[in-house]
Amino acid sequence: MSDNFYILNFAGLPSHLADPERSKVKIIPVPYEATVTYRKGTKEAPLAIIQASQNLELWDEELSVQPCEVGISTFPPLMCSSSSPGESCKKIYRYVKEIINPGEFYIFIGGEHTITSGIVKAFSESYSSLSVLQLDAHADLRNTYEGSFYNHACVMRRVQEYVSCFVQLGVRSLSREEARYIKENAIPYQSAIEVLKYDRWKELIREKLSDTVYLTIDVDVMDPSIVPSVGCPEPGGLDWYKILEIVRYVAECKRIVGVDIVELSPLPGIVAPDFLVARLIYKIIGYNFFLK
Ligand SMILES: [Mn+2]
Repeated sequence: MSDNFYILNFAGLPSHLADPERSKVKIIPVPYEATVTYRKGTKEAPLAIIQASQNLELWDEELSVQPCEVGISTFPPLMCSSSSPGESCKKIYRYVKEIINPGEFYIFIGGEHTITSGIVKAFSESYSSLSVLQLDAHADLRNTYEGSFYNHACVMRRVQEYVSCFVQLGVRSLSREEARYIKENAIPYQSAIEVLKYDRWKELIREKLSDTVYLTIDVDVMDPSIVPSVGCPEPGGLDWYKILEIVRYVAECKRIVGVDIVELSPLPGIVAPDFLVARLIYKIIGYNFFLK
């Protein structure tokens, strides 16, 4: 698996556009999988997405630009031992802390959602007043799950310890305790059906997030009809254009400093979701650099 990573760069760019010294965008594959509870396979996602990205048309039809011209370099994958999620989060934290260079734009391709807490901890030490926008079918607000504080089902409880604020959009599956936690702590939240019907999510993004935003996208926020290849395919998700509308809006009114896209579990023979995620990454790059 890792051999291919060294051969392929995201979008199959020529070397002058993928040069790590000159690229404004850094893509970091994190094929980490240890605490997944239902369907496995998310460790295969970074390579599947990078392979799918070889087929991207580089012209952005909506923006009328060629986003890859800012330079997109693809790092070797960050490998973590799968035995202890706590240790792996520490390793991810130390790695990100070392590479982070404010002013550059980082996109992490997971792997399971667990990785977000290590990444956000490092970002929160480089950017004062960081906030997090979470797009996800699940609240991920359990304090512990299956004996671990670092289970993917707990990731936002850990993230909350590092940031000034976070907003959750697209949630439609959570426990009674998580629902109570959201209410008691007045966590800014809009469920999937609300996001689809009303525009209050715009107000949450504008008014609840700080100016500097980290974006975490669990791909199960999208409807399983377009992304069936996830660990927990929860019905009633967002469609492609709603996701784009949200990401574009954040890019217009805030400064996005880092992104992760997690929890894809590629299905053999079904490449559309892998390609969708590759396109989403490319759209995010376009919105981030060419809207202002
Ligand atoms: Mn999820």
